[in-house]
Amino acid sequence: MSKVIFTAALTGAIHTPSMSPYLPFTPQQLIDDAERCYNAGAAVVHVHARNPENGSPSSDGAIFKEVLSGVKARCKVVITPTTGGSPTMTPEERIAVVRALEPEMATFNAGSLNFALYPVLQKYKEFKYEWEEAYLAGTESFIFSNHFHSLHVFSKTMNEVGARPELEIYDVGHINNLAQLVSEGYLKEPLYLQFVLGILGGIPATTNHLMHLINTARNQLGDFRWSVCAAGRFQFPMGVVAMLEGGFMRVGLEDNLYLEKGVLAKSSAEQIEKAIRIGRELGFEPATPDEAREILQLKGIDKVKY
Ligand code: KMH
Ligand code: ZN
Repeated sequence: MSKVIFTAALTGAIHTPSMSPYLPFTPQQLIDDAERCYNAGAAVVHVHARNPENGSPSSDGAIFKEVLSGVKARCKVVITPTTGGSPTMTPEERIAVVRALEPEMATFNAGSLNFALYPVLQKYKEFKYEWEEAYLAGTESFIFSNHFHSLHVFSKTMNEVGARPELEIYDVGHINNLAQLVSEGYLKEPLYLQFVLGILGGIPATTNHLMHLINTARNQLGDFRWSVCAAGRFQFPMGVVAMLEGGFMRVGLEDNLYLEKGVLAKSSAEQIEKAIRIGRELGFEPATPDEAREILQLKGIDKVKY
């Protein structure tokens, strides 16, 4: 069986601190968590920056630099910073980390969609920080904008610094966007797709929808590798389908706060351990960071600017 790349998405910009005491948001917590995930078998960690004072999503380059260089000093895991940022960031703020730190890989959101988090307000009533409730409520009128001009600017910037775009696909039309970008020369194959399932505003997390995405990509794109990132309770089931279909798996507290029903995960590393345990039962071995670099044709950690 070929190797599976396990990715740990440490913190994101979806969950807020009051939803789990285990959600890391200071640089030190993120560095420690990244190392724990590496030791648990993750080949890639995906990182957002957050304000260390109150856990609010941040595009501050100094925070990204502190986290990425801190992780690199501990272990040679592949680090994929976000260019998705948060609902409160401009495209320029979102792409700044790629220009500044020239990472091996960065997320690239392949199209626009509603990105709604407001329904969680039915579950969470008390908040520790004043920003949390307004942030979540504000997503009722938020469109996650990734129009073609921004897709052109983001892909051009990543090409210039040799950062591989991890192409986040939230719905089937986003695959067509990528086919257009390939035809225009902005993206070069082999591509690396991250099918993101279960975001309210994007494609639901079902096996049928995932198979539709895979088959559409096989029809519309040339050579590609792919992974699955599913939200909440769909994280592990859809990750198993991914492995069985020859894909890779992303877990982490960015996408799911739980280890199992009703049990909060104490770190993304616990989810990595569970994912690798399940994978091994099915005959899949985790790829090392260097194996992931080979599979994804990354430039190497010696060529980053952090
Ligand atoms: N938050 C995930 C649903 C990004 O950071 O650019 C998708 C994601 C994209 O991680
Ligand atoms: Zn993210």
